[in-house]
Amino acid sequence: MRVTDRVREVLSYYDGERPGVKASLARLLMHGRTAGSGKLVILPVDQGFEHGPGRSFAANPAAYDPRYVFELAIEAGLSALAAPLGLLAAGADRYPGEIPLILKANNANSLGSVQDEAITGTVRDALELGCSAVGYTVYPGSDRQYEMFEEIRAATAEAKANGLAVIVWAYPRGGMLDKDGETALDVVAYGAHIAALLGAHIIKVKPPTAHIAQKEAKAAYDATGADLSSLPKRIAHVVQAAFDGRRIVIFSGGPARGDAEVLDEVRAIHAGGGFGSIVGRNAFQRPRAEALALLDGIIRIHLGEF
Ligand code: FBP
Repeated sequence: MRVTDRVREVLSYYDGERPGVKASLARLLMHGRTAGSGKLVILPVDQGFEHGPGRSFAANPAAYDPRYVFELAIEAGLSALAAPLGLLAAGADRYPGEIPLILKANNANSLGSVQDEAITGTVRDALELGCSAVGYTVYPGSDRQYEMFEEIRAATAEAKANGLAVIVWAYPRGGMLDKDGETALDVVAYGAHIAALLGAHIIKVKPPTAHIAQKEAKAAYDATGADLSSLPKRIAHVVQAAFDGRRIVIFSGGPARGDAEVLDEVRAIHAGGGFGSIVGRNAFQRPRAEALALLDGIIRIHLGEF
């Protein structure tokens, strides 16, 4: 398929970047049902690492099998599948070229007490698996944040030198942030901006609430008189915080919820100019047919179909 004008425009945001990296971004933007639209809908399956297997897969035991999530992403017509090394390695040779792959190359688990991640995959691993991108989580605010920034800086330099796109999962947490602060508008925007400054091509954040956690940020927002009361406006602000919309910002799905709630949120993401969705639990924790129906709805919304 020929690269569309819209995808060319999005790729132009990365002018100065290596051709190999741009080709990898193009591969993601030109695959699946959102191909050519400038939107991405990605299936992330790292929750087994982050939350544990029972919390992740007991609701739909078929998803314990890595082949299931490959097939779900392929059948739904998604842009990519993102997962840690072992999961990708368990399916990559069975479905070569059928779905772009993103190696989620650092991971945390729920058993430790420190907000930190270990590097669990290398650029070499990503290349051997045929990945288009590598992904890293950062926890802005955590007591380990500066080491994480340095690790990601080193890993992304190597990824870019090898033609891979870089996705940063920007999840503020730890340090002075309470639970409400993690998804506060100013904090989510701050996380997205830090990810852009770290050199991410694609930035993944949670949808922001109307809460403002830092009083200095609240004063700055109040001074502008900007109305940030609706989710589309808050989404637009987060996109603006990532180089004024010149970085692809996608929004995560969160814990499993009803279809209507998920789709309403996706409508707000679309209305606010978000570049897409990265939806894990709401996809693989549903029975296959229900997951495919929900993903179809998410894709159609991002395509502006309803
Ligand atoms: P979900 O759609 O399941 O929320 O997946 C998005 C994601 O970023 C995963 O990649 C990750 O495992 C998970 O959320 C982390 O969630 P949290 O940090 O809130 O526990």
